[in-house]
Amino acid sequence: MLFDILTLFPNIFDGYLSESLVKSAIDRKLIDVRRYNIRDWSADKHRKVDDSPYGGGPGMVLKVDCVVPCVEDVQVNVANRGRLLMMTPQGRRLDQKFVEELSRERRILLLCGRYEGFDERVSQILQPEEISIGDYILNGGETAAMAIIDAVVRLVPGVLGDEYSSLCDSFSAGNRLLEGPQYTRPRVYRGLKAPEILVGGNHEQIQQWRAEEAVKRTEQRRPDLFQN
Ligand code: 6GU
Repeated sequence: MLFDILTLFPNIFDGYLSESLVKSAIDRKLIDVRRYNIRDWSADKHRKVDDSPYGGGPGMVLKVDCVVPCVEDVQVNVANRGRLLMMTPQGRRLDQKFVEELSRERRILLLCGRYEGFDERVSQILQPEEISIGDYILNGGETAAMAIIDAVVRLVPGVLGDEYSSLCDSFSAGNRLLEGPQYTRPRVYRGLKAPEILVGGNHEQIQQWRAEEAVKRTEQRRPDLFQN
């Protein structure tokens, strides 16, 4: 799977792409991540990428005449144009169902904005899918793009050591419950004991206990999920 990230700050991704699961997925050629600096498409001699909004108001708006050529150039480079996602708090809210859908794509383009947002004509011309990762405002789309990559790569076959582990996740493959509590050694810490049932070795009982805990926790913490 190919991810193309279009951003004004490609270096933000350095640490993320060079550690742990994502690094391993890149090294094993299960995914490829390419970064493009939108500024390289500025038509301006001062490399300007933003301007003050028509009609006044705070902040700056990303210029349509550098964002559109950038996306178009990145899309022509490869035969498959890919799925174009624009990171914006006005977008459709990301959920696991959409993540599962994305994990079946061959190519995903992540368009990241900064400042007050994109000139509306970027959307009119490119017709991207506008995606938000929640009801709060980030300084830019880069951390949202990382969240999307992070959620999607888990579902790319071969990325997780144990393929089963993503199927067991909360919210995946029809599971709409939160996960219950987990424990590991030591058995007792500061007087707090790991539940006996988990060390008893009865797998049927353990499964039953975990299912109950998942339901309890979902009901307590996420009544909105529990409804369904
Ligand atoms: Cl995708 N971008 C920004 N700037 N803020 C957000 C967001 C995206 N999703 C939630 N808040």
